[in-house]
Amino acid sequence: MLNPAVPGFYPDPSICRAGRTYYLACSSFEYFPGVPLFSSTDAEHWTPIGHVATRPGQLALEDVPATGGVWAPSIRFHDDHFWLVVADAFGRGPLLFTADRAEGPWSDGIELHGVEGIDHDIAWDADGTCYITFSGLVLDGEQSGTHHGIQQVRMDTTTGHALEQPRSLWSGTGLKFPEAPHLYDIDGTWYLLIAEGGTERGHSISIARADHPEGPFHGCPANPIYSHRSTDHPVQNTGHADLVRTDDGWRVVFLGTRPTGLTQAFAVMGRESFQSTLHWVDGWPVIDPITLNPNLPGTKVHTDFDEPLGVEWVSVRDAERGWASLDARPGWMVLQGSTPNTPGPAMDDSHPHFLGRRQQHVRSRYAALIDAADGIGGLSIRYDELHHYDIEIQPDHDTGDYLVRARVRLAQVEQTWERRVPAGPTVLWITTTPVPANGFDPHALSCDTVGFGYGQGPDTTEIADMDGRYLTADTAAAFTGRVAGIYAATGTVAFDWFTYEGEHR
Ligand code: 6LW
Repeated sequence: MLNPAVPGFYPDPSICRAGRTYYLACSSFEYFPGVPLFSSTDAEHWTPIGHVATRPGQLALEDVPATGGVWAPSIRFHDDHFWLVVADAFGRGPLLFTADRAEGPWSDGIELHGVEGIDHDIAWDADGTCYITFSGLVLDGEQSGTHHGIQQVRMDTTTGHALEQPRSLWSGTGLKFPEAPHLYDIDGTWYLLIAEGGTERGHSISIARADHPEGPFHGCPANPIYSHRSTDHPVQNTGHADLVRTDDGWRVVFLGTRPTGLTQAFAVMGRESFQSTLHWVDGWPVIDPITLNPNLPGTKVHTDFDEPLGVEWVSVRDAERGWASLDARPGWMVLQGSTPNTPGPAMDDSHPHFLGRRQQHVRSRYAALIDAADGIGGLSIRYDELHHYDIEIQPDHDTGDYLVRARVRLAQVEQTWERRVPAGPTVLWITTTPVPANGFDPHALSCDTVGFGYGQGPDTTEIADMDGRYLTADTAAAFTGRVAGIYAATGTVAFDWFTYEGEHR
């Protein structure tokens, strides 16, 4: 099977089938639009089809902390409708969305009450009783951080109110953070699939079965049934799975990371989605081991801002994007600065005027032609507002030339590099280059190098490069991954084009 199924930070995959088409939904955290969706006719090759949350009000991302927001959707096709439950963590809380077509439009989302926690699953028994099964992690209040294990309620999906107090179900083998439950009726036996061990290196998939959706559940003797913990497999952190039946068998999707580096290793793209087949032995699923496809083709995507932005473009906590215009200067993306009175690190802002796309390849290059005659703006590669590397340009009205500034922001630490360049529209670029695996060469301890520069062709000039390990899931400790794109800090900044190039090696 093709792996990764979906490269770049698209974690917590959930899969369903409607007729001959399969659908995949993933987490998107503080980024808008929310809940990315993919479709496939073979449950292997996935095409982005849009998002569940495309309008203001469906989510409340405005004030969520970094890595809050959209956590772990479950997508199902039931009664001729698509159903999607998801936690808008630190925002609207647990939500239920519905749609006639996965491509949308999706409903405004109703809030689910009595299911405090994360990783909500939705399932129905043959009588139509709806079950919400979830991970009882308390996110706020005095009990914040308390974990009640895997819980379940019967739910009234018209009112969004639970019909009972949460009941404990089955919480795995005792590893930490039992979560990501999915409940299935498979030929009359109920299976409860969960993740445990935490979403880092210990991440694992476990399963139990019962005669009834409310249990009692009995764990599989082979639990955890899948984990890459303590192995040297290039895909690590495997867990958080979902199953679907195909015409010729079964598919499973799960999250994983691709850390590189000599000892600890660092995953530049955060948690991605992987897939495999599975078979059954004695009534228990056995997930077939995955391999990474070594020779996947690379990509080059050129955006010339003549048309509306593609589905890959995201903003941070902002569904309105009143500061971005394709009309103000036809053929250009014009961004208004976010900090008009205080020139400074715009990407430190929790609401940067930033439009970006996920890094999906280990080797990547971002470039844009930028007219900064009336402001300060540039390119940024970001994990969150505390971890980002930027390159920006501004006119120097005293000297008549321009200043290019690269900046690295890592928590409380900041470093900048500056160069003078001739006035006028300028190409800025950022590259990510994997570190060659060279035994105990100290550089091989890291994952990649992030370079910053300006100019094109023979005139291209690198002004700084930076160890990439600080901009990874493992260091930034975020649930997300790298997102790179354009931003404006002050004034008005115009972008004629933006190019993303990526190679898987
Ligand atoms: C997700 C949960 C998790 O809801 O991370 O660590 C959360 N585990 O399963 C966000 O992806």
